[in-house]
This record gives sequence, structure tokens and C-alpha cells, in this order.
Amino acid sequence: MKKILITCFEPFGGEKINPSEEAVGKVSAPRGCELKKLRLPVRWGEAQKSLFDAIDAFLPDAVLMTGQAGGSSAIRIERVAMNLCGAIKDENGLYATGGTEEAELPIREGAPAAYFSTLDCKKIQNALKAEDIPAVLSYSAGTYICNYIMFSALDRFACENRKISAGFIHLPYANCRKDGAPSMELDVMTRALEIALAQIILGEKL
Ligand code: PCA
Repeated sequence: MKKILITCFEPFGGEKINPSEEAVGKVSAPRGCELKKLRLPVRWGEAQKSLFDAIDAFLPDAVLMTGQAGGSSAIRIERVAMNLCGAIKDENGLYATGGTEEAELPIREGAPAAYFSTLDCKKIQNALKAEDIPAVLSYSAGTYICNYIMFSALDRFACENRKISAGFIHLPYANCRKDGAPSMELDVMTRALEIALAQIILGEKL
């Protein structure tokens, strides 16, 4: 039985829901997979600690992280995470420094500038497109908490020389929006995550 940790985020930025939390909540574990679901806070520091605690307790073979990318009209499979906490205030109203003075800083001083996802992103994209689900490869996961946890996981696995595949998928808004921003049906996003999980299991050489 392969163990996969799937993470999502709490709502943030005044939104009532986070599509990642809704979709992950509905995802069923593919056959041959023990799935652990984890909701992360949109807060610097706390998100990484919560992720690392879950990895230590569950010892997954793979980690699929998910979050919301408002404004996107397709599933975004992230190829790259960079070593940067952007100058963005979290849900506590704090920058990554823990203070209120605007600042950006590296996620880990001395770490590589970036890591590639260790999931087979192209294979996941092809599998989604085969079911007519709009999906793109993305070359920036942004500079906020999604990039932060994607980088944190990849950096930790690289440092510890652990063969745990890890990557990130960003989801569009879930509901039709008054502001006209693009959205996607929740059932479609849930199916997309199940397809991604199935591809991850196929790709695991355990
Ligand atoms: N999206 C944000 C943080 C949490 C989420 O769901 C991001 O893209 O960084």
C-alpha cells in the first residue's frame, strides 16, 4: 500500500472557501493508496511546521500539495518552487519575518534558488487533458504560502536524501463569481486530484 499525503489550505484573503479544502475533502483514495489529508494554515511558519509534523508522523511515499490560484481558468501543475518568501502579509497580518515591516526573505538561507517538482507534471497534465479537464504547466507557484510549502517539502527531502516525490497543484476558484473571475466546478477539480493521485501511484517505484 502506497502512502500519499495530500494537503490543502484554509480559506484566506476574505474568501469564504478555499477550493483546495473543498476538493481534497471530497477526494477518494485511489486503489492501492493510503491517503492522509491535511489542511494547512495560511500563515508563515505555521504552515511549514504543520506540514513537517504530518510528514514525520505519516511517513508518506509521496506528497501532493494543493491550493487556490484565484484568476486561473485551468488546473495549474506547478513545475518550480523558489527560495523566496514574498513581501506578503499572511492571515495573521504578518510578513515571513514575523513582523509588520514589509520584507521578503529566503525560505532557507543557503538553500538552492529553486527546486523542480519531483512529480511527473507532464504525465499528470496529459492524464487530465485526456479527460477534457483544462490543465496547464505553470513555471511559478508565486511567492506566497503555496510556493513556501512546496519549496519547504522539496528542500527537506533533498537535504535528507529521501526519495519522496512531491509537487503542487493550484486550483481555480470553485464558484461562479460576481467579479467575473474564472472558476471551475468543484466535482471537476475533485476528479482532477483523483487523476493526479492515480498518476502519482503509477509513477512510484517502491
Ligand atoms: N493559495 C495561496 C496560499 C494559500 C492558497 O490556497 C498561494 O497561492 O500561495
